[in-house]
Amino acid sequence: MENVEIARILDELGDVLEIQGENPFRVRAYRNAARTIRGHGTPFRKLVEEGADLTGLPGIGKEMAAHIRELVETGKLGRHEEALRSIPPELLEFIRIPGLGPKRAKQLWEELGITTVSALQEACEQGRLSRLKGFGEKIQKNILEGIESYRSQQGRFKLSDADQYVLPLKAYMEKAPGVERIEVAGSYRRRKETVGDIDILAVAREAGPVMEHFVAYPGVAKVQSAGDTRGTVFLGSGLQVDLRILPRESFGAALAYFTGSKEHNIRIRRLAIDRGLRVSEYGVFRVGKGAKTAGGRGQKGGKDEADLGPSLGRFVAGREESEVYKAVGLPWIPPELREDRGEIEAAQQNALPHLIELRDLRGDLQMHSTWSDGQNTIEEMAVACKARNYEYLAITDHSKAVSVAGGLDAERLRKQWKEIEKVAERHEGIRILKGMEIDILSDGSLDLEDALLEKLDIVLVAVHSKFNLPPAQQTERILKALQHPRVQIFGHPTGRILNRRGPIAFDMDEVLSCAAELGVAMELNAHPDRLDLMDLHLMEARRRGVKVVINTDAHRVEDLDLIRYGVEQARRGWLGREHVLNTLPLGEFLKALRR
Ligand code: DGT
Ligand code: CA
Ligand code: CA
Ligand code: ZN
Repeated sequence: MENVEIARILDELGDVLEIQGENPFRVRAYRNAARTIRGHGTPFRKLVEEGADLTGLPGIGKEMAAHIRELVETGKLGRHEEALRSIPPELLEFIRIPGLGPKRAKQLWEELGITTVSALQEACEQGRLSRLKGFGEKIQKNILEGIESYRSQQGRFKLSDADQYVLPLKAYMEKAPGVERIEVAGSYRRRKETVGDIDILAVAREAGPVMEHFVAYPGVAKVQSAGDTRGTVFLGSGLQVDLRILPRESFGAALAYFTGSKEHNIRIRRLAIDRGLRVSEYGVFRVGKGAKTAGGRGQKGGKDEADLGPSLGRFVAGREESEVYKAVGLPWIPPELREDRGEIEAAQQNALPHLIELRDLRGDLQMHSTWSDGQNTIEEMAVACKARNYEYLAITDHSKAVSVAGGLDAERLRKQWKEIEKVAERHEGIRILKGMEIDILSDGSLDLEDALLEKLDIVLVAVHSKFNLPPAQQTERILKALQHPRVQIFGHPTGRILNRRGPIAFDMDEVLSCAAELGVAMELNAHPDRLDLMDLHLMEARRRGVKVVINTDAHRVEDLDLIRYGVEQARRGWLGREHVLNTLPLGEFLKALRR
């Protein structure tokens, strides 16, 4: 069992306990343990096999350690199964609907007997929820909208979770008999923030043994189909995985085809037609001179070959992806751009952006320490940043309004600065900037007095409350905060939590234009639960000349590695190094920040 699966089960157990109204500390214990496990570098399976003591890890006590052992050894958890039996199964989905929390889910179930999403929708439409305490008309409307956004996201997996399933599966598939190459295509390769399913391509002369190896993967819960060259399975979490097995000469064409997106593919196919070519997953063919065919060569015949159509034409390209693009007159296009958002035109004009890379970053400007809700000390965070070759970091603990996260008041903030200075004396070669993640209060004022704002190196502001203000009022609130002359960075601007909470509604265009004018940087929060700004926002920020910073919002050392999700999202937003402030060396970076 992989870490991500262990974490999912503990999280789900936490969800059930929360719906049952369990003590919030116990619920948090499950969440914290899940967080530790999800982000841990070593498979817990291994740690358990080695008999390692798990209780030293953050959030893992005796009970959690026993749960983990049970999961690794038996593949399930008695406590989890028992919990699932205690509530109607669809109730777990309720808490994923924006606007509904565990308390409301419980109320709906106990007081109105509503246990399915469709029953909930019907009840909202008929206004039946108004009988319940705390469910006004506005809330019913929010829930209806929430159901819609939930349905559109349903069954999609966060990219970081997909990574945890895909990496071991890919390593496993690479050991399949006779396999020459394994590549993961689809939205996963385009590094989309969530993926619907996983599309794996394999090159092998003989498909049979590869397919047998695939369906025998220990993580497979259900085999949907396993044909000659294509198969579909479901993993325990419900994640669907499609496999296609191809001959070597079709690999590039198949990689392009199955990487998509569909919209991008359609444009490529049209370009091909204009040139008298035909593109398919088997290759690029010159139409009308039907001689040699490529697809299915070396494979047993069967239904895949029928897809090739009767007159294929002459095989022009297909081994490498770049050949396919070349055949239609284009340079190779990075997968993150393949959404038909202007990349074809840019490629035609030889004006594809030079995209940012992980190694371009020189600092991380949002992270928490034990002074608020982080798990590591300032010193540990600084040392870890140095180990990642950064030149600078900002410690940005919460301000006092976020009391649940241990926000700092003025007195503790001053003490924290002393601590930063002491740590700085012990560590050369890395600059620890004094920052704070300051709450934007509901009227747009900041949760820290001006005298202290003056002394901070990094003033990052963010919304953590009143997510449901009417959009005009929310916009006003944000604009007022950004206009404060000390504000430098607007953190996780929409506040969304993937698969949990939708973005807050405000006028993003107006905020971006204000940020451009004032020189306030917009944060791309790299945490895979947030990835906010989103790709389209980033494109718009780029167009308007808004500065961007990419931060992890790390709450412990391991989270610093999540930065790569930020870089991937930035690439989807067409950003180059020049658009991202924290690619600059320290001196230039400080000058480029709003002063
Ligand atoms: P997902 O799985 O919903 O996150 O998104 P994708 O993009 O991975 O979509 P998926 O798994 O349905 O198909 C993988 C790729 O295969 C897709 O990006 C493009 C290609 N593809 C699938 N169906 C079609 C189609 O009907 N037409 C074209 N042109 N391409 C398709
Ligand atoms: Ca897919
Ligand atoms: Ca698929
Ligand atoms: Zn925050």
